[in-house]
Amino acid sequence: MGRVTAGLDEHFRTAAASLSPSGVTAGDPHELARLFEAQALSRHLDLEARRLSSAGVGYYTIGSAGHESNAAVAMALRPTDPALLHYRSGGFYCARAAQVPGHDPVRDVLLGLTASRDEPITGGRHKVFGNAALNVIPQTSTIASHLPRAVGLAFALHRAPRIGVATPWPEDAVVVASLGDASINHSTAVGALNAAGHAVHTRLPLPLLVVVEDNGWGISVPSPPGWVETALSSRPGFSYLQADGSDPQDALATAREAADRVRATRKPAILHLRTVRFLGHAGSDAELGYRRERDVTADLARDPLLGTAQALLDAGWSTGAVLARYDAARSRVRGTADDVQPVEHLASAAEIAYPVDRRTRAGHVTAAEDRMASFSRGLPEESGPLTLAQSVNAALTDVLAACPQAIVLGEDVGAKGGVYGVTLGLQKAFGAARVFDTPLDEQTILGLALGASLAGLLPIAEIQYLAYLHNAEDQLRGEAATLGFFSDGQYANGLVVRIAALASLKGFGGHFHNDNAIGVLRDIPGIVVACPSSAAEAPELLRILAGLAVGEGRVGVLLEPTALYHDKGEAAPYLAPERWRPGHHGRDMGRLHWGGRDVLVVTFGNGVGMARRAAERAGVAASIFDLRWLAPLPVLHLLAVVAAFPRVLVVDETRRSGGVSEGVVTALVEGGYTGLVERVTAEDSFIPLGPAAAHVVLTEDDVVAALSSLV
Ligand SMILES: Cc1ncc(C[n+]2csc(CCOP(=O)(O)OP(=O)(O)O)c2C)c(N)n1
Ligand SMILES: [Mg+2]
Repeated sequence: MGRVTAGLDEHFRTAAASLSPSGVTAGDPHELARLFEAQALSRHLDLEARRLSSAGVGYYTIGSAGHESNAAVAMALRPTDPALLHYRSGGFYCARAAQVPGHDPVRDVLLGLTASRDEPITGGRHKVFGNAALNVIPQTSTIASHLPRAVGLAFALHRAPRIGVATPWPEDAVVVASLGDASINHSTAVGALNAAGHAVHTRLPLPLLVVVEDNGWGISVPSPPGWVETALSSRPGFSYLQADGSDPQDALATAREAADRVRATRKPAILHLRTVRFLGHAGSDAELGYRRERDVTADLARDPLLGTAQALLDAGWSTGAVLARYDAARSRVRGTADDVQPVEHLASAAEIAYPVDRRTRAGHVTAAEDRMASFSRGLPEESGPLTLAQSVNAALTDVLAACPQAIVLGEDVGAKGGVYGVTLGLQKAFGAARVFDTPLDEQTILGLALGASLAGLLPIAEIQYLAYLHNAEDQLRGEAATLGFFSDGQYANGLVVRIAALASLKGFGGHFHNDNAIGVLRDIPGIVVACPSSAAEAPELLRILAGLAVGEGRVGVLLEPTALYHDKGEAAPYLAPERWRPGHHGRDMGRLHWGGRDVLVVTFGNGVGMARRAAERAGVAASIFDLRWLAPLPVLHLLAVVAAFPRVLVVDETRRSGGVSEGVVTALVEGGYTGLVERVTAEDSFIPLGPAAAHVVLTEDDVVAALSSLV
């Protein structure tokens, strides 16, 4: 054992041995004993983590030492309260596990530290605090990124029953989310706290307990004295309570007050828990490089375990009994560590990627029994051809009618019906509880969707323009897409994100309304990205995405080409859901439009119409393969089709670098296609305002020129 870890261990034993009853009012000895048990187990797990790491069989050393007072928070809550925890939550985890018979938190954590495939939440993919049976939802290490979801979950705990959907949690559950003091400065945390305050301001119930574990440091950067209190004590909508983690009576009483208040009032609270950080930020952190040794040593006096030891003495325990309990915790941890080793690690890429790659039978979103009731102006299949905007609107109506758990949320999607009218009339038809405007914050939109999905809803979120996804995309990348991975498929957050996307081709609106960069979506493992080329395609893609969300818990993205929204030339009759055969032209299938053998144009979105017109102008016998799915690409179908053609032109309106065509050409090469392949794409540029846009977006003229030279 290293000098520092031995120092912490020794310090506790020596200091505890010299304690004597202080004469203050005694607390409940049983409660204190439970607290001490959780704290001591957590402490010894941290010490063991360093030992395992030194022995080359442990892979994680960020610990909870100094933060063990968070066990008091678990004790103030119920094991049925969903918890999204900070990475220093060893005390919380041990205390919660003790509330549910049959759980061994020591074994769980040790299996995590050693990356064992038997670890109960990630199956050896990471060391996190999580356990489905304990309602601890695993979190990533991206600072504060779990807070928008926590707000969404607290929101959905009330919204779901209001629209007749049962959640996995009791009606009076409290969502607890914890984070560190430095993390409160992250815009994700600030945004989430703001969204919660906004909800309270509009009188929405929001049972959320935010625990800020304030050890004064963010790795090597101190939080300025007083800043945490200043930043948190007057957040709109929140109660603010503060407790000293080294004083168990204070921590227990204040945590209970905070939890009870949130449970009773259904309003959020912040518990500012003062802690210390022992053993540095992580095993690799040489703390003495940025802190004075005497300050580090002075922190030892604030050891929460010592505080609880003192309280136990005051409640009648002997020092011998306290030390015996402490040493018993060490023996249990050491014994279990020996017991679990050697562990088995994940042994293949397929096994690792299974939760993001697995394919079950997707749930089908079928037709509601009484569709008429939802279409005030008559059934859409009985009107003439619909534009893309109208067909998505009709398909959304059908999904909302068929799935009582479906909700539509976003900026301007309510009374206005979306900036392009895609959600027109939905709020009127289904009510403001199911179709509603959010605050202007994409991170909040996605966070609400993530939390709502966990609670059993089917969120269909709208992002107003692709350019505005980028400021919030971590909610998709780091949160939505990873939940299955970090829970070995035990948790899922099936949802659909609709995004107005791609270039208008007329230069209207400049860069921010003409974003054609989708590389950030295509490389996220497990998410499914679809793009309709016409009104005829959109309803099916939306239904499949909704089915994947419900059946497989998939995250689906529908990129809706804004240029086609109101294009009557691409209008089509609406295919009613009862006449739709899911699977016939389903997922993994593109669509071939036959036009001759000279060349196969592989394209999607606006490219399909562009290629059709360009082939006519160039007088080329071109067939068009509409990819429809941009991630994963429908590679097998493409390879089967392309074999009959001597030439391929990839028409890609996304950028030359990182765009869809890179994936298509790679698939053709790897699939053994030996014909001629060329591609036309947009330029690697942002898009300017006005006619100059034509120089960087893909135009029909570009496609005519490419076809002419290729054939
Ligand atoms: C978005 C993001 N940026 C940076 C990091 C790297 N990082 C990990 S922990 C940490 C400090 C966090 O400090 P605090 O919130 O006070 O928590 P503590 O470790 O002190 O408990 C940083 C910068 C990260 N995990 N996520
Ligand atoms: Mg800190």
